[in-house]
Amino acid sequence: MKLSSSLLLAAAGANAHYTFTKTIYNGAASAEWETVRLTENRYSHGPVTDVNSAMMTCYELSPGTPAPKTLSVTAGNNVSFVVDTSVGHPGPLHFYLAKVPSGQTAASFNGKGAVWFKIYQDGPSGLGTQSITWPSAGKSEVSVQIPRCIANGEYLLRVEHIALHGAASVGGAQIYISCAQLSISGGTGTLNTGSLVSFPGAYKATDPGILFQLYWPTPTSYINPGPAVAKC
Ligand SMILES: *[C@@H]1O[C@H](CO)[C@@H](O)[C@H](O)[C@H]1NC(C)=O
Ligand SMILES: [Cu+2]
Repeated sequence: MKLSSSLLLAAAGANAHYTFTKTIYNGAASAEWETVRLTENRYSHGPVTDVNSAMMTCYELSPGTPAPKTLSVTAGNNVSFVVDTSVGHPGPLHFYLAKVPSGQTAASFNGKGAVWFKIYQDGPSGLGTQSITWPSAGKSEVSVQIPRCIANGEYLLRVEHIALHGAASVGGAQIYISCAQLSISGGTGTLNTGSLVSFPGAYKATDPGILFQLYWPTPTSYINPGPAVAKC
């Protein structure tokens, strides 16, 4: 009984892929792929399943092709991504930022190397029960606050949702990614980002938050992969 309901849940999720296509800032939505780099999964909505893939950086269709616009934002405000169509699978939501190296722009920077720090992660409710849920479940828009204490400059903002419904075997986690180009002002510049990580590189296929059995026996803890969240 328990096993079959788990299988049904997993099967129901199979067509529920998604992608992050545009930003909303101060109530203004960009066009699709205007501030967000065009992703490989724009039609398929399919995930990255190999954490060592070059697609882990920004899932770009044509790496080296910038989004037409860089979004200007004030530190402390929220940036949202619109989800096409909604976060259809269970799992954690993460946001990372990478400061663009000097001499480059958010449009030119490829996001490679140890440049990323995490600014948001969420955790599940209902651990130890058969109804574990994450806050992003079913959302058609996901939002993050840009830290007030960040250093001003151009950044890539990487949204990542890790779907765990098939994650009980290696390569079964489904990773959905987009990157927006930001120009951030108004930050106080005191943020300690901690150690910077690279994508690919930050995750291993066997990290406990990537190789994860969601259904049965019911998990009692979840450990988000990647570094701790950098806080002001
Ligand atoms: C801003 O983003 C944070 C996550 O960093 C979220 O908890 C909060 O609800 C968002 N606020 C708005 C108004 O969307
Ligand atoms: Cu899917």
